[in-house]
Parts: sequence; structure tokens; C-alpha cells
Amino acid sequence: MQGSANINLMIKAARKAGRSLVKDFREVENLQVSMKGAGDFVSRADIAAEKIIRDELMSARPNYGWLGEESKPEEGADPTRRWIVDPLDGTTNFLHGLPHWAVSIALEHKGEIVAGVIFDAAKDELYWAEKGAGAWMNESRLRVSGRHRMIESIFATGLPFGGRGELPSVMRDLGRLLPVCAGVRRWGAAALDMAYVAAGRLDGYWERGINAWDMAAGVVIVREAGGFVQAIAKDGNMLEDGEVICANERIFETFSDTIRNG
Ligand code: LIP
Repeated sequence: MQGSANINLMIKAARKAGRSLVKDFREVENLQVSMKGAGDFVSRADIAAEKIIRDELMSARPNYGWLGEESKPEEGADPTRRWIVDPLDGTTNFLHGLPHWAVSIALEHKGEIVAGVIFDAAKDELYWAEKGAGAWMNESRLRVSGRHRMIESIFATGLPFGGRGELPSVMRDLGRLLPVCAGVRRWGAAALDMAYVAAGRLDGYWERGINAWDMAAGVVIVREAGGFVQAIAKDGNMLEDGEVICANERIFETFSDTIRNG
């Protein structure tokens, strides 16, 4: 599958950052770790990976804006386009030696995510999509699952850490969902949860209290794989609200009703 110049640039940056992260992951016990807030870690690995991505993308497209987890946001000379980047989604997994983390890079144009790359470097699985061109994992086309019965479906979410305020809502969500589905997973990397929905490994995913960079690339990848993605609040804006719900198109309505209305 041939991609555009932008997606090729994003893939190149994700692979380069992925190589640096794999090296750091091998010696993870030697990394200096600091805390940005309760339960929110950062290490030399995240910062080095973000620099690699930023250098690649911003030298090729100096007029685009920038929003990255580990650096200051920047408005570009072209105010309609910006990169949205999480150099290491699943930092807590990474720092505990759990091989479930990813690089996530998205391109937004006029408020819409038009291209996304999620690279699971530890498993060499590269998920990517461009609006109108389908979603892919390495060379294979992605398609969401076909399940339509809640009781046969599995979902993923994130659990708020460090005293974050979403705990009561998440407990309420779980109370509504667990009795009617086949299971709920918590893997700790939002970008991969969305990639797994696109790949049909999960039937749906929702999470409250995350950031634009955790979900941006996943939005276009799930949509291009045939799934639905929305803000949890019906007329909300996912990236601004930091809340997202997605699923295959057959189960989305029942799943989102369960989360929204019980
Ligand atoms: C993490 C997410 C995880 C979520 C955490 C956190 P980070 O991103 O991917 O699923 O539950 O709140 O945001 O901080 O590792 O990039």
C-alpha cells in the first residue's frame, strides 16, 4: 500500500523513535525516572523519543503546529495543520518492563485527524491510516470485529491513577458494562487499545481523563478500519474533553448507550 508523503514521514519518525525506545527498554532499570504528577512518570526515554520525532517532522514541515506530551505546544505558520504526538504511550508499562507501549503520531487538519501512526516497537506492529485510504497493520488491511452481541464482546478501558477525579464515573461505567459483556481489559496504553479495536482484537474501548495525544492517531485508524469513534458526551469534542468511546459499527450504539445512559 502506497501512502502520501506525510504518512511516510510519520512512519519514518515513528520507526526511528521506536528504535531508540527499544534500546532504552532493554536497560530500563538504569533509566532515571521523574514524576510529572501523582502516578504520571517521565524518563529520558520519553524525552529522547519526542526529540527524534519532533526533529524529523518539524524539519520536513516547519510551518505545521506541534502538540506533544513532553514539550511546549507551538502554533505553526499554517494554523490549519498540527502534529499531535505521544512519544511513549504506556510509560508506566514501559518503566515496569511490560512490553505493551507505543509511539503515537497524528496529523490534524482543520480540526480533523487525517492521518495516524501507532507503532508497537516491542512487537514490530505498525498501525497506520490516512483518511480515505484505509487502515493497515504492517502490510495487512485492518477491519474492526463483526461481533454484535454484547455478551460475546470484550472491551478495554483505563483506570484513573494518582487520585484523578474520574474514578466514580469509571466505577459506574464498569457497574453497567460488566454484567452485560464478555469482559473488560485494562492494558495501560490508550493508543494500543484503539489499534486493537481497529484490528478486531477488541470490540470496543472507552476512557475518561486522557489527553489528545493518547487518542489522536487512534481516531483515524479506528474510523478507517470501519469503526465508530466519538466523545463520550454526545456533543462533546474528544480531543478537548479527553474522553473517547469507540467500537465496531455493529455494537457501537448498544455499547455507547450502556456507558452513557446505563
Ligand atoms: C497513558 C494511557 C493509559 C491511560 C493513562 C495514560 P501515557 O498514557 O495510554 O491508557 O490510562 O491515563 O494517559 O501517560 O503513558 O502516555
